[in-house]
Amino acid sequence: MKNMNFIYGDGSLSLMVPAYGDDAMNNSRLCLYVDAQFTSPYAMSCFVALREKEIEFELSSLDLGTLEHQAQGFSRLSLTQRVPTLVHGDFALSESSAITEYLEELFPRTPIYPVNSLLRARARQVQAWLRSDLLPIRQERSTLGVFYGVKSGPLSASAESAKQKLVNAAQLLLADDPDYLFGRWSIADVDLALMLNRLIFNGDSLPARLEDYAQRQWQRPTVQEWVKLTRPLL
Ligand SMILES: N[C@@H](CCC(=O)N[C@@H](CS)C(=O)NCC(=O)O)C(=O)O
Repeated sequence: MKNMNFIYGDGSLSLMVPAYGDDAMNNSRLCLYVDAQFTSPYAMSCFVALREKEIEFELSSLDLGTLEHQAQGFSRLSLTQRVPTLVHGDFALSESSAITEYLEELFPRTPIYPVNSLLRARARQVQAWLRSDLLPIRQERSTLGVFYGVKSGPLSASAESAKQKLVNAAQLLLADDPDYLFGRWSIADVDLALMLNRLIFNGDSLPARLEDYAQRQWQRPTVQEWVKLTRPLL
């Protein structure tokens, strides 16, 4: 298990805003457990949420290849033995969208979900959908393509049909605003951009509007912080 204390910028602590809020729990230390290759899209979503909210946290990485996540220490800590897992004081939570919603509730000052109830519900729907559907894309376009440049062969017929479903939904969601799903940035934009980038980074063609959207999302500074983490050689 590798712990990394995050100190950004010029090495000063200026960006390390202490946890804030009206609950003693808010002042407890936070640690985010992620995969050692930094390829988990779910871990990335939680990392971006923490960085957007400027919450001080420790990043701890586990080598999934050597089953570090199943070793005693972590399996006692994490109910699901999966990354991401967020530890906040004595409380450990897994499932990335549960983590980002928990952070939103505890640290509301910089919202990462839409404030409007209907839009917030839609953002949760998009997150749940991207995590549960489109399996052929997730299988045939692994995030090794996004973060390590590994290329894969042509899509199967089922992945092509998943791609079409993704394109249709993304085009509808972005019909009024090419920049954001819900009028202003939300964590669901990170998740959608990652799913689109699984295809784009492999050279699969998508409508230009969606490629532009994914590219713009990828330039977001907190996303780039994750993209630029030093990864071990494959
Ligand atoms: N639905 C979960 C998915 C988490 C997940 O699939 N984590 C993978 C890494 S990307 C993992 O921990 N795999 C190891 C295992 O399941 O044993 C989430 O959103 O957090």
